[in-house]
Amino acid sequence: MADRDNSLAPSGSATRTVPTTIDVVVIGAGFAGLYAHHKFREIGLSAFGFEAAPEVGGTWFWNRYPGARCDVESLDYSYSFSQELLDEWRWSERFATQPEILSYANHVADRFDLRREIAFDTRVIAATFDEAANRWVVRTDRGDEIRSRYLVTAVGSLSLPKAPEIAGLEDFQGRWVQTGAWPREPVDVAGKRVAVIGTGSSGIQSIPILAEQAAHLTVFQRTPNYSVPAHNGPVDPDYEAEVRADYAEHHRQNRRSKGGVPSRIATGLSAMAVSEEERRAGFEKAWQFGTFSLQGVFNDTTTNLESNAAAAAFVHDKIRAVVKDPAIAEKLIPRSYPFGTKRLCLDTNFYATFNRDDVELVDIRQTPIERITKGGIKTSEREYPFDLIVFATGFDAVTGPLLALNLKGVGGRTLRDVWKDGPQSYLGLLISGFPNLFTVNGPSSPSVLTNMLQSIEHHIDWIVECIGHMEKDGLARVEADEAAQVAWAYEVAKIADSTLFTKADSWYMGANVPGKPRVFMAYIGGFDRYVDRCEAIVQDGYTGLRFTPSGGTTSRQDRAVPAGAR
Ligand code: NA7
Repeated sequence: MADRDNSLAPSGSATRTVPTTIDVVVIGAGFAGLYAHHKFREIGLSAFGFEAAPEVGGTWFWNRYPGARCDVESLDYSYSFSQELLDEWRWSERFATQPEILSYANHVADRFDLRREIAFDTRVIAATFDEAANRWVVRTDRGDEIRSRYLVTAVGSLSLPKAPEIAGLEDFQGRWVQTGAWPREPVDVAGKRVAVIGTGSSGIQSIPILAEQAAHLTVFQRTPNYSVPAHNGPVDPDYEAEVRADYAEHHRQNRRSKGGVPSRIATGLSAMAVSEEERRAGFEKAWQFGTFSLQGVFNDTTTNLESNAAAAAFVHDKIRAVVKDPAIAEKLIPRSYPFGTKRLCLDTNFYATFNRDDVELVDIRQTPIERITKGGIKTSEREYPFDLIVFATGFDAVTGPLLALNLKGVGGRTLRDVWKDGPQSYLGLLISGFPNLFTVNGPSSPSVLTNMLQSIEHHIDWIVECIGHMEKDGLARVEADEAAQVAWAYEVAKIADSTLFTKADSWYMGANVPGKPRVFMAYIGGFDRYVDRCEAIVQDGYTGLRFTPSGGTTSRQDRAVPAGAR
């Protein structure tokens, strides 16, 4: 991993006692890991966790770049499992900042006493399944070795930053940082000549703030992104009161929605089924409302090219209206992929930032970066001097953090080998050939297309229920049936192919990482449908899963029908 902040002092060392055996190892102490510890305690299983960072928070620990905030509204980006927690926590803004979300994670850890079974500053470097004993043998970078009956990965989907891919970085005499591994101590930006490489969500959130602080900011853009104004502000007290009046129902509706948050302004109509005025009015309403509603105000924006083109044209006009210099506006307008098929961004003043005299936009498709030099960045056109380079170049998403664990399953096969042509997983929760391994928000689950707090709670609940079932029935081993996994992969790919998402070179497709297999890595059939499917699988006696009883050596398949075939 490149440039993780090495100034972090190990915090867990003084009291750190790692057991040698345990029921469950949980990797990661972000929102998924924390909730997993809470749930395993609830069902009376012993769990121990490892976390590479010195404290809880996961994504919200590492992504502390200026302007980092959640794109899901705070009232939705909250755990729902504890009414007391819901009642006592108050968010200050409609879209919470990284520091506030990190405080929330710490509050949860304190309130439920979740830190005592987690070793911080400790990275899992390998985990091997011992077939004879049905145990995972987990090793860390601090020399720990622990054996567990179950292994739960709660490692996040966007947690492995891509290493800077530009030649010459070792020559650079200024400072460089990554948005996804932003240092804990303040980074001095004031009065500096700053470069930002990358205009995904992290670039789009940080550029307006960096522009305010820096002496001069140069943005190196490879592909323009679609961004809509967040319209952030204090939490609306009337809306908050409405949500708090029946939180349980609010969360039930979240779970019944396509993305873990229902749209509050969806028309339910095709953009092509209404008049041009109505279409424009719908888009305008969504633009003024914020959130991802521009994608959902009409129901076919991401499936119908004509509707999509209408949404794209709407945003193009907005960019032209905000950005004063027409040449810069044209550079900022995305044209090479359908609207919303690269992750839509929410911003505060992103496009307007390019009206500043001290901000410059370099289109590196026109003038490619040749290398980083001692003093800055050299493109095919000229050399730019910098004091600070910010890499907002994204992540090896979804599969990267799992592959980094060096998992070895049945027959000594590595996950890297099994996934060399793309990830295979049953529901994004289990992987054939890797018994007793559960992946939270794994590939082919709705994960990154949802409100992550919703999918995290759902996944952990499902995993804990499955493990509870094994404990109750004396089952020692579970794994995904290969045929069920193939059927699920087929279904996931089929749904993705029915949308426009597969047309973009996005990180959803693995296209941002050189050499990564091109596979749409999430289930896009809707969170509601996914939840129903997971429930039906349980009701039907865990179709698609193979269990082995304790003491038994023969596997039995619970049901013949692969779940994906229904
Ligand atoms: P993203 O969305 O992957 O954005 C990364 C940006 O960096 C994007 O504009 C890339 O251009 C650009 N990039 C990546 N590699 C390079 C190289 N080698 N040279 C130049 N430019 C490059 O990452 P973010 O961190 O912004 O956001 C990730 C997710 O976190 C976001 O979607 C939310 O879900 C939260 P490209 O488009 O690949 O041409």
